[in-house]
Amino acid sequence: MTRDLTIAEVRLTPILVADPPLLNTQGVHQPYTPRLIVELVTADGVTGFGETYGDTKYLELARPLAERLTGRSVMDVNGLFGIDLGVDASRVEGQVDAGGLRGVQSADKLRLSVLSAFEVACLDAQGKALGLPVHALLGGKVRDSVEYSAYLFYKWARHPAGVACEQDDWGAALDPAGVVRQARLLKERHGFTSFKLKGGVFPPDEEVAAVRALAEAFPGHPLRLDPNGAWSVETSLKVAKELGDVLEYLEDPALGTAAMAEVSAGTAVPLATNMCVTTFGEIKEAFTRDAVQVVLCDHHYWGGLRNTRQLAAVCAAFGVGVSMHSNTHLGISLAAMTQVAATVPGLHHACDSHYPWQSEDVLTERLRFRDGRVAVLDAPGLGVELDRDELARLHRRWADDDGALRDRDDAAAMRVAEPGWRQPVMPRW
Ligand code: GKR
Ligand code: MG
Repeated sequence: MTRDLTIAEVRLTPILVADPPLLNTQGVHQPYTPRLIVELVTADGVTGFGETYGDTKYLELARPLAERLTGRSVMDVNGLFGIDLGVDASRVEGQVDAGGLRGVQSADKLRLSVLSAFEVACLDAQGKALGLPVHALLGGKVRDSVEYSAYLFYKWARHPAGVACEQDDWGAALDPAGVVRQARLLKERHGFTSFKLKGGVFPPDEEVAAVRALAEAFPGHPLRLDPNGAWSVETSLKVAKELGDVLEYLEDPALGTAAMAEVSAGTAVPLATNMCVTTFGEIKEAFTRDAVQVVLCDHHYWGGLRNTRQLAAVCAAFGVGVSMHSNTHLGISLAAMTQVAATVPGLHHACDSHYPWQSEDVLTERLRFRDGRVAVLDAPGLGVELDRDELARLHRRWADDDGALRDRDDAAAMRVAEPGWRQPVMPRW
């Protein structure tokens, strides 16, 4: 039977999702973070789902794009990427992303962060129409489950007094004992066997002590530390020396390719990044200078699942490892990450995911980590279904917000607790 894969309707639903008070070098997570849910409905009534960042700048591009998609085919993914979104580069280039820590902001990255949600929705719809999982559309899975790493954060027990928020049961983690306690909980609940600590929050010595405590509590388990570029080259090399025997890799110790190349030249500890290689244009310099040994792809800003595979191929050609970066996301994106990760042969490191921190989701059934792994679903498309009541509830939260939370700003969230807080000048240490 021939299916009509013409896009008949596009639905965009901005939502606000509960987020615990997780600390990073910019500040602290807001109590609610914006996400955008994309639905493409074909003439035959098949619906494809996608998800991406939901801040105003993404919405402003997604809305006019949505209006232009009716009448196109969900099969025409190359055509989708040819659409000019008219990004105003002067408003974007070189800006610091207030809630991102994803490297230099660029017009292209912004464009791709929007298009990727539509690409995933196209692939989901294609798979549903053809009765095939997304991984089959990408060439087929090479594994049945994808390994994820426990994403540890320094964390307050709760958001500042007086701030409307959801309660969480993770407790505080502000010292080595708290970090180990959190790691045990994540292992107990999800079975993770590798651990990444988000650093750049406390002076490096304290973070070194936390990683040492993790190494003692979990001997032989892969460990990573990611200060999001908060350290100088000198500090990075000092930490690499102190933790060299226990680190799987050090992630973005210093900011930018030049500094990363200097660190890389001075240590045998592999360096990973989701900050200095975030676009195809940044690859040449970083790889030829041997600035990084692992690239952490984020399908949102790399431009989708097909680009993720292209990135993996380039990394393989240069002998550079590849794995997945994560920023706050829900189950649609976790399903998409898992589908593409399942198709990449050279995925040698557990992927990152914030998902355990998200108590809310828009899926009828939450995805589960078992032994730290997510099963690769073989159902058509992404294999997930939308919980429309929950989607509507989270959208009402967005609609009711006066605008204060619609753009993630970790420094502004920090100022609620510490009014004098400024976005730190890098390197901090
Ligand atoms: O959510 O606080 C956070 C992270 O710091 C995030 O913003 C980063 O993009 O997780 C990310 C990373 O690995 O750098
Ligand atoms: Mg990182």
